[in-house]
Amino acid sequence: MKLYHTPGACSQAPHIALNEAGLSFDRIKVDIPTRTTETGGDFTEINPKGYVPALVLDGGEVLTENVAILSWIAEQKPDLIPDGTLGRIRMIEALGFLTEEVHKPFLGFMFMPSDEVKAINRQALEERFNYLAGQIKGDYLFGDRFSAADAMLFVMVNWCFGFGIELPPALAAYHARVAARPAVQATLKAEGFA
Ligand SMILES: N[C@@H](CCC(=O)N[C@@H](CS)C(=O)NCC(=O)O)C(=O)O
Repeated sequence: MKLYHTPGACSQAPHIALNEAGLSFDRIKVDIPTRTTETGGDFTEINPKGYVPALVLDGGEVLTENVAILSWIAEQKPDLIPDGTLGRIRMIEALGFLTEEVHKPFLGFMFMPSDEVKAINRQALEERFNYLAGQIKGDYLFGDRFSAADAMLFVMVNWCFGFGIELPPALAAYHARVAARPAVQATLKAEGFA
């Protein structure tokens, strides 16, 4: 299995989840601006959409989109799926929210030159992180067990530190708890952040 990723990008979420699941995989870095892999390959031959993450399964199938990749990883290691009859669906619901309603405004905040657009996205992000802080049910999003949705939430919270988005105290404490997990430490180290 091969994970195409960029250090610090949203591909850090499946990177964490793969490590949490204990799956064996190779990491291949992608330079986003040039869409080139670290071995000089054309990344659009792997993912024609041109963005990370992409996960190439052992059989050669390519998975893209964090929602799909994180759901697939969780299915390989069901400990990463929240409990309850709706556990899997709640995880997908959280992943949809994180990828659409948090990740997207972040891109608008980080890359849009207009101050007005930045301010709109900052406000959306602060409201959504407040909502998420109220959703934490124990140590993690769904209780005392880490789920694949926590991998994505951790990366989004991590970006808040880097880009000056104010965090509610519950999410700052959450960040410290997740960062202390061995699989998360291993991921940060592999990406050059620890
Ligand atoms: N919908 C995709 C979005 C992925 C995405 O936006 N990845 C960023 C890095 S955080 C990227 O590679 N952007 C480069 C581009 O859009 O060309 C997902 O959720 O996986």
